[in-house]
Amino acid sequence: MSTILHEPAIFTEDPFDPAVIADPYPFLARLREAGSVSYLEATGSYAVAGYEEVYEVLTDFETYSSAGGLGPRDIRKDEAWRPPSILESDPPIHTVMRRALTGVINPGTVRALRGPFTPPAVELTTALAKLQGFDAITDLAEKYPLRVFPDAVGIPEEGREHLLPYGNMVFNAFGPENYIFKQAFAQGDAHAAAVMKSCQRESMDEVGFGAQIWAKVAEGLISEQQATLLVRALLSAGVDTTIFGIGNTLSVLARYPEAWAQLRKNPSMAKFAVDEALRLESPFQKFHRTVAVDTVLGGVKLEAGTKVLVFLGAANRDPRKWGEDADSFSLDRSSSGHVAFGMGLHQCVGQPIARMEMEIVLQQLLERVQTIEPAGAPVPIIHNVLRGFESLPVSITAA
Ligand code: OVM
Repeated sequence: MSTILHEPAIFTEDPFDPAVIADPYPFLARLREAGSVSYLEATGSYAVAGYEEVYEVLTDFETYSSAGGLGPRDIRKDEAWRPPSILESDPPIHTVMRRALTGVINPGTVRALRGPFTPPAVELTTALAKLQGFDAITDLAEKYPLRVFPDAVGIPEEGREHLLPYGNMVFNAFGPENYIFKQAFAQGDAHAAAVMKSCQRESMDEVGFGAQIWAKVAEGLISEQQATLLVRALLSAGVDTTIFGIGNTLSVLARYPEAWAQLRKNPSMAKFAVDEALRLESPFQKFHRTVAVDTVLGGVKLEAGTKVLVFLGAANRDPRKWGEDADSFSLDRSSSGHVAFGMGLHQCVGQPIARMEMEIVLQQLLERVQTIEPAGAPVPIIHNVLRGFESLPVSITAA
């Protein structure tokens, strides 16, 4: 097959500039409209922002490797700040780690958590519904996952205060070593050491996901080092992301009063609302892959060894996939196929947990809150790759 090759559009704007981070969507639309693949001078990497190209990169793991890490530098060439995680691996290493993890976390095992995950959501939403308003981030989104998830993994109370700062390091390291990265890493050694301690076999309770992962060592499936790293993956990936997921869902719903009313009549639609909110305000906006072999993507030549910045949050608003109203929230849309949890081999293992947390919080809030609306401008978090808010004031009326 002969392909007509062309040069990528060249961008000088830095996607990791705080002004772009605070309001990313105009830049992401320009990136999508510039063509299949662009080149970003600021990071020295290619960029894909259209649904088709993002899907292609995520599903072709042989051409677009994860082993170089998700940041702008290749962790195999420069020294990595920590031993590589499952998400920084390719088959065959990835295959074994993934099998161990899906044996422990799957729709069947997660269903059993609905019981223990519900009372904290009842308690938090009951207290908030008595008020005229609250901060949807600090009063709810940041509180709930910390109340349920570390218990589900089965780690000690001691050291849990390091989980959020550690997640902040892990995810900011998927971007360049700018001031955002440096702030996240300022107390880095203490956070990393505390989290590593929580991952050890002797730190686990007897029933949680952590103990079940360690049981895979006894079965001979993975090494002790791999068990430590898989528990670490749960602790890195499972807190910030769900906080942002809950916060972003509420930020969207506060702007769509008709959707709230519709959901109150029909609370079983909560899971569709969560998916549509994840499409529109994807918590994990972007990360890099490494080109493993010279290739052509969308008519643009990509050289082995270069990085491609994959804009999940842009693919999730691509009008060619979602229609001309891609930038708005609609309960009538089928948002399935969105890439907020990734796609392909590395697609989020924790998604049944994340989905259940988001659905439970939303359903409990729907039961107790008749109307919810913005009570001030939300304050976006300046974060290299995660999209979310540090504050989201809302006013409510009780049901
Ligand atoms: C980690 C890790 C593992 C899986 C996913 C993730 C989405 C991070 O080990 O840090 O972020």
